Amino acid sequence: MKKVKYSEITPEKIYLRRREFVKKLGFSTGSLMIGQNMIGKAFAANDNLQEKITERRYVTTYNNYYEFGTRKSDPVEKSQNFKTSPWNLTIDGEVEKKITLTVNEIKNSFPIEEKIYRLRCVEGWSMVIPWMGFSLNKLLEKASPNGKAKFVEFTTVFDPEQMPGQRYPILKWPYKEGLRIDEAMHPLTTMVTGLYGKELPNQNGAPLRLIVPWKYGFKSSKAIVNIKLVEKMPISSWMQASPKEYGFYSNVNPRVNHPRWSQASERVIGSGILSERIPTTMFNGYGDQVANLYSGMDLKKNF
Ligand SMILES: Nc1nc2c(c(=O)[nH]1)N[C@H]1C(S)=C(S)[C@@H](COP(=O)(O)O)O[C@H]1N2
Ligand SMILES: [Mo]
Repeated sequence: MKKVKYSEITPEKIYLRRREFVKKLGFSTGSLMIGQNMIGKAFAANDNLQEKITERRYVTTYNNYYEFGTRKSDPVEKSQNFKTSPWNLTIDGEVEKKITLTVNEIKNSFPIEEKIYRLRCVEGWSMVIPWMGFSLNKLLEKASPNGKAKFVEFTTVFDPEQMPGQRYPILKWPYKEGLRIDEAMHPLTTMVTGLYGKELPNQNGAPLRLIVPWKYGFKSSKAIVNIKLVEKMPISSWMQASPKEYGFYSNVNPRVNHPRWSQASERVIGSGILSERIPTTMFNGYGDQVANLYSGMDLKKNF
């Protein structure tokens, strides 16, 4: 069982990520060999993309978690006494084997790995975060989805005593999100148990949250208590609140604007008072891994 710690992130690792980005910009590794000049240019372009891990203090103080309020500072201020233990997760619906597991059982069942993924909020900002977790497909396989399982619905805990935001009809509570089964089974779809090599802070969705790196941040539900395999496309809380603005797919797409703002670029959180903006990339930069899930689909219609 290999655990990678945040402290083990080497310059080489960051260098490798950079090379990935250089490739995405259309330079082949071969052309990088042509001359120093070329390398300089490619890296400068890459530096604009800021493939740099966001400082922890921003990730843990600038949050969206409407159960604790709608201000960015509400989650860190109001979630500190939230009880994350005992906590059970139930996987049911169209499965051969309905299961209920404690968080500890889950953490001990799979190797927890560090996965550095960008979180792109639909509001137009992003952070690059070292998540700790494992691919959701390993957990889903434990319940053996049956032939009718076409979609997966994720439900956040409903506990208005502890979650002041749930006392107001900001969204239809509990928070619900959904994925198509092949999206949920994709190895990038990650069950998150920690951040920066440590426990997951309450404001980031402890004890269990999802990260779906190629979709807008709201698809990545926090404090999950139920995962239901279903036959029909689930209606998420955001689709319910505003169907013209939030579609089921919600793939990051710089060419499909939100009805009220452009999605062409994003603000890099933690980049200083000048608040650097970088171009948003298709599928949040993970297109080489996920584009095939949508071949033949009109992504403007299926937004
Ligand atoms: N249950 C729940 N999950 C949620 C939200 C929420 O309000 N409630 N906000 C979403 C949004 S809009 C974003 S951008 C991310 C933010 O994750 P972070 O605070 O860990 O950066 O969580 C998502 N998951
Ligand atoms: Mo978001």
